[in-house]
Amino acid sequence: MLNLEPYPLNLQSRPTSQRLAGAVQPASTPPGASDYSLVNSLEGVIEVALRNFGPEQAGLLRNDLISRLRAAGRAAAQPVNTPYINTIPPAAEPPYPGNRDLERRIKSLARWNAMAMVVNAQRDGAEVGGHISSYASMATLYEVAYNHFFRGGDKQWPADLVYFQGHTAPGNYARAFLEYRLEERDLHNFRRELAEGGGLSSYPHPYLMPDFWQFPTVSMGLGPILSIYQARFARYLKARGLLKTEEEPRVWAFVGDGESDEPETLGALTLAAREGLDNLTWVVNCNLQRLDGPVRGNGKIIQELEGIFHGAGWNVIKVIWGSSWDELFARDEWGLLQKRMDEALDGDFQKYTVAPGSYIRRHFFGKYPGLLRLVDHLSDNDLTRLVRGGHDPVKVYAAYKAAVEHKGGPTAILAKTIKGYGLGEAGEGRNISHQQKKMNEKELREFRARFDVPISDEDIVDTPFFRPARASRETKYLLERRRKLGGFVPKRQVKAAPLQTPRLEAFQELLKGSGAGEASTTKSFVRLLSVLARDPAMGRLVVPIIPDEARTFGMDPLFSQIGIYSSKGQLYEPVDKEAGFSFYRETKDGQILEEGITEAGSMASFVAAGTAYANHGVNLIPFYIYYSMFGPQRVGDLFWLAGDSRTKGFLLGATSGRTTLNGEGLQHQDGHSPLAASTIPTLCVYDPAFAYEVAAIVCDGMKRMFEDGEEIFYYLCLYNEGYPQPPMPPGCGEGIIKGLYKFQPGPGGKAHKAHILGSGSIIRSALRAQEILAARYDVSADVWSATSYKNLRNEALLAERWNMLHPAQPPRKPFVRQLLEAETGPFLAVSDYMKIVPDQIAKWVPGGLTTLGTDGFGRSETRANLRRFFENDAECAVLGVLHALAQRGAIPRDLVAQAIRDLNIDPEKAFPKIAAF
Ligand SMILES: Cc1ncc(C[n+]2csc(CCOP(=O)(O)OP(=O)(O)O)c2C)c(N)n1
Ligand SMILES: [Mg+2]
Repeated sequence: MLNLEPYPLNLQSRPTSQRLAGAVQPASTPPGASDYSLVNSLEGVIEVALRNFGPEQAGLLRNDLISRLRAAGRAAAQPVNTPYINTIPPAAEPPYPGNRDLERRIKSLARWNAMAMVVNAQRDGAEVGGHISSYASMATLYEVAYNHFFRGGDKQWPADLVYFQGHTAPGNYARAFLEYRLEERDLHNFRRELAEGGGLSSYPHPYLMPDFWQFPTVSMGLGPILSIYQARFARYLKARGLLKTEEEPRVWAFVGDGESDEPETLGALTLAAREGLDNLTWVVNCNLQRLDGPVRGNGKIIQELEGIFHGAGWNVIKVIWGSSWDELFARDEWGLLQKRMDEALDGDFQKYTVAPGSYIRRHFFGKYPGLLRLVDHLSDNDLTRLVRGGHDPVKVYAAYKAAVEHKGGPTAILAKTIKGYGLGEAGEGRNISHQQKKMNEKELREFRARFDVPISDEDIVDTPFFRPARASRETKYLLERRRKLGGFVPKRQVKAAPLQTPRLEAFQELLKGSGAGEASTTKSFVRLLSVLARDPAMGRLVVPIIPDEARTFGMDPLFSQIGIYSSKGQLYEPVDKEAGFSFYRETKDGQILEEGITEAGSMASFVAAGTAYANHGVNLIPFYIYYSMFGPQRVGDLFWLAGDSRTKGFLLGATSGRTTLNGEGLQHQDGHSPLAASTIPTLCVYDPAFAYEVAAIVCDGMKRMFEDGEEIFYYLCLYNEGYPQPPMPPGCGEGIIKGLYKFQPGPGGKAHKAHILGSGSIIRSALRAQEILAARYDVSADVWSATSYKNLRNEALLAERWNMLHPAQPPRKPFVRQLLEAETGPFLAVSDYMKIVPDQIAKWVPGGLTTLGTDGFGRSETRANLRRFFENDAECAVLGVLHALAQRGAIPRDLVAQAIRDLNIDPEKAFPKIAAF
């Protein structure tokens, strides 16, 4: 869905002859006569095409010209840029619907209060930071939307989903204050969340302000990509009949121009165009600066972005110049103003912000005599007041209206603004602007005067907050506007009704074991998903998300069972139509989100689905299954964000385990994802060994999240090694969930006792070691399944902390200690992950813990060789137990030496963790 005609408005706005003349002719003399007639004939053709056939046909004409140039062997660039001018000409601007005067006053107060919050936050030695300049440049872009566009959720329509630029949060708080949603105390406690009565979080964090913020955006790039997948997710819900309202919500994303350098920002643009997401509007605040300096000092960020958005198929609306320029453009007979606009660099424009009018006259207008004459009637002071488009409500309103009315695809509004607008010498357009947090008295007075804030000379040094009375015209106006638009924004509300989730018995197939047959935990999970998808009540709420890896995990039968979502259905005949179960079935109401090779995009879908209980009023159960190596390691910040967003659902790191995934080598073999996942506070991390454990964990998770309403999510390691799956032993349910239970006691009648903790498929090393120890070394080893070291550790930490804080009360005993304290003999843990994963509980294991794990880079090898290399195979587990027994003096050291020989272990073998110490 490429946009075929980026030019027409410019063609209409100025004759070709003049534009070309501007390009070749520095002064106001007309170009040479022969060129002139040629140019005129070209112009005539274009005019005729436009008049008779419309812009689309005119676009075809242009394409034809390009084809002919190419055929003639001439290089012809595909135009993706339009001149540096507003996309919407003044004549096409709609009348402004609001009270400009009142809106300006409201906006000025929002500006003041936002600034005051940050300035106050630095007082009294607190120095807790904050940003003034980002919101200062964004204020008009927000206020026009607050007064005329953002829809709240109090009416019959769905609330807009708005991704606010993270650093502008003070502006959102200031707005909420004017709306009487927040009080002065809240503003005083900006960035003081531990203050009495709570405070306001630095940035949008739903975890910290769950009734206010919906979307965390402050990690640059994540808001933009989330917004695209959110808009697509609304379409998915609609197609599947899961939207609560007839209408779909509009998604807005406010993006920084510097933020556009993040790969996540621009990486999914084509999806939005391909899916025709006209429910999505981006507003890129092009203040030309980021933190350190200009975004493109030597270029033009707006032009660069326009090219990218156009190329990706977006509708682009440039809002460059405010109304005060309209008159100059109207008189720009020879296109010189346009030419100068096109050639001046962002670095120049930034300089014009801080320079006096005389500099602007000399440097910008003075380049061409004809251009200089254009501003003869304006004083130097007037020149500094030629406002940029993003600060002009009329231009912004026109752009928003055009964006929300645009059909067929997403719109990007590229709005030119000034960073730190209104701060004057305190930071307007300065390179230090982003970091400016303090204002001296003089600067405060200037700010007050510029925005006409009614604060007295005596009070100004205290930077007080100011809010008009409830009965004032301003308050009444803004509340009335919000009422008409359906209530406050942002607002997070959990409306979804709890689900009745299935009990464990529903998954008999996994509980009864596989008999002599073999199954991996991945295969077992896929069975579970397939059973769940058939559940009459829950089935349709399941959202499987896959980044082009379904076949790897044996999930292709789900293609035909529940279909792959495609907004277009399936317009072609799939090559594997005859393949029965597993043909690639795309359908308009398909359930699977097959995202292609994008872990970031898949996580964005996971978050959209896992927060639907709050953002769309419907409890959905996402299962995102992927190559575990490309999980928290690849897109860890999105995992973190999922926690912040209070996402619910299941993450399934398949092909887990450094030695279980054989052959694939260093980049694929994951020996650390549970560790990375453990860093996320609301993520429950499990490493199940058997099918019934997978079923028990998923069942319990569904109950906790969707029946009991806990805002947590799950990470499960899934392996691809097939082995006979045992039936669920009685009485192990609680242990599975808490993190540890005795799976198989060792045989009686042996001289020595020991314990081996195993998890995931590597529990098989423990079970085989149990046999060897009993048969050859007179040791009875109990094998335990450690399903969650994170759970065990957290529970123990909680108990310890309680004991520290309650010295006079009987101490609590951590679960893991309760479980193990009566046991005799040493403990060994064997894992397919780094040793630090089991070591998490070492402190509470009686007599300490010997650990075998997989520290180091993976290798391409067979499972057996990998396990010997990383020293977590059965023989190494035997050695570990014997070593521990010898250390306690239970057996002679010679026996250990003998075992090393018997078990064929090379004591001089390389240490797999070749690390720099
Ligand atoms: C991933 C990430 N990297 C770095 C930062 C630190 N940071 C915060 S704001 C900022 C500059 C933002 O510039 P821009 O996107 O142009 O927004 P503006 O404030 O100019 O509106 C930087 C580097 C961050 N928040 N997130
Ligand atoms: Mg910027």
